[in-house]
Amino acid sequence: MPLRRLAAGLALCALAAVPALADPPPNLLPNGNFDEGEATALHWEAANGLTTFFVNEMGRGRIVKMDTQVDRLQALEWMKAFAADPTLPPPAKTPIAKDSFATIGGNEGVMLDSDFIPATPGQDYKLTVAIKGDGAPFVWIKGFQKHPKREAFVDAYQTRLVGLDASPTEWKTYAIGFNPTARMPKVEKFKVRLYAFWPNGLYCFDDVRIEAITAAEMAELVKAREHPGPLREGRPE
Ligand SMILES: [Ca+2]
Repeated sequence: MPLRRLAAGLALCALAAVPALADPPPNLLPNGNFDEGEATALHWEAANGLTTFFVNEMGRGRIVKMDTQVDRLQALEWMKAFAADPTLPPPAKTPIAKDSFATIGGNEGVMLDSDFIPATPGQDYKLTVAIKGDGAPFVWIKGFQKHPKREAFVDAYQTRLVGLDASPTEWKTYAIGFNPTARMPKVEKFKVRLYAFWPNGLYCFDDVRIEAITAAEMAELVKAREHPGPLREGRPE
């Protein structure tokens, strides 16, 4: 890297460090750290106790843990039963080999959704999330708009953060910029979907943040996403 560019990069880092001293911008996603709520985390889908779990981890409070090494048929059957009656006790996991493709991780994957939050027209956002896992999980942003005829909301936008180079033992923080209404101006609301699949194993998520950002911050995140480098999509910050 030419020295001048390196110097400019360092100056940018120095500038970027200043706002970190101020209060962080508000998290637009309620309960992004999963700590609010008693038996279950408020503003998130319930964990089913077979493939999705809310567990406590020292220093982090509650986190989301997913197990994708679950027999696919057992997982599908349990998801149906749990949806019908969430008070049912979870079944004991049927043992299945680490490299088996007959798992939920080798097929549909495992997911857990947040509540919807409103999309402000034209607004750029930053998604940040802490990840630990046996592979590279995704964090989706899924946007919805009203169906032109039916009184229903339909899928209209999606983008994803990829937890590349996630570690099974060490938490890493990832970020992307996104704008759900830039190309789909009728998008009214969006949600976060935590998602893990292959390889079979354990995946953890914590500190999910959605922040409104400026056009300049968005341009930096987009550049980082398009050009390989230490800040490209899914790389640790
Ligand atoms: Ca937490």
